[in-house]
Amino acid sequence: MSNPQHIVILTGAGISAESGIQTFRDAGGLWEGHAVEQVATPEGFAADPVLVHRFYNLRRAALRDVKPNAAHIALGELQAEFGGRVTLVTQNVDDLHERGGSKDVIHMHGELLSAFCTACDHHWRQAEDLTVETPCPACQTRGGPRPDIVWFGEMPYEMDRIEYALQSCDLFVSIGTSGAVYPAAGFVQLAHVHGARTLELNLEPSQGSAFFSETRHGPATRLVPEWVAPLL
Ligand code: BV8
Repeated sequence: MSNPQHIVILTGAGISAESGIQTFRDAGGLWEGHAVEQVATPEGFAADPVLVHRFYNLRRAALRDVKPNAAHIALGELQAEFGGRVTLVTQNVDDLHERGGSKDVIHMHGELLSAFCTACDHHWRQAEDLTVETPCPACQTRGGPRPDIVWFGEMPYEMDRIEYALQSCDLFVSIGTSGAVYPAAGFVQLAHVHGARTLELNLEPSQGSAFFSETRHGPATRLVPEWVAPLL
């Protein structure tokens, strides 16, 4: 196969698993004993903002103890080589792609290191804990700040840009995702309909494996460098 001209890459929790960040499946969909949908919904936040702030504060703080792995680094090298011809979309809210050398990462489900104000919509970088007492740095509203995370029932970020890239790529690669959550789980079909080759790199078959022209199973730290090397 000649070198692809434009690659869209979608990553999920599986690419960060070997860095020590728990995936949703490993937790059996439970974190701290709470169903993800309970703590990752606007309703959950409205019902118990103290619990939800604590849930995200713990995950934000845990970022300091993990580092990017060979899969993140290989994608950083691919982007450096291919420039703007790689569009990297992640469902992950960690910063390991950036720390692995990737640029212009599309965090479609938001980021742990970002926050926004529910009163004035100001967005900012947030490394420390948030609480229900934290004032918004712009409008000073106490309790206005929330984690800049796309919760269930909320619109993912940059969907227009993602859909445009899926319609114009010639290769779509899905790495470390179970294909359980939409609209990300539907990207493979959109890419395929527009003529792209589709490749899945995952520890085990995902819910969407049947939609891919090729699937490879194994740990991301082996599969991703093996896939990237011939392209450099
Ligand atoms: C939307 C941020 C519409 C949170 C996340 C009923 C009610 C409400 C909504 C819905 C509903 N039914 C369907 C929906 C839509 C819903 C949805 O899809 N629900 C699912 C449960 C059915 N989707 C949404 O709500 C989305 N928004 O639809 O908006 C809309 C339209 C117009 C206007 C307004 C709104 C928003 C979804 C985003 C939710 N937020 N994350 C947080 O992180 O705290 S989702 C979260 O779970 C992740 O971000 C990710 O997207 C998702 C799944 O996780 P994965 O990344 O795939 O991880 P998982 O653990 O599942 O799998 C890991 C994989 O890695 C496994 O396959 C494993 O084998 C593999 N692996 C493990 N180790 C390794 C490995 N692979 C390689 N190497 C290894 N070492």
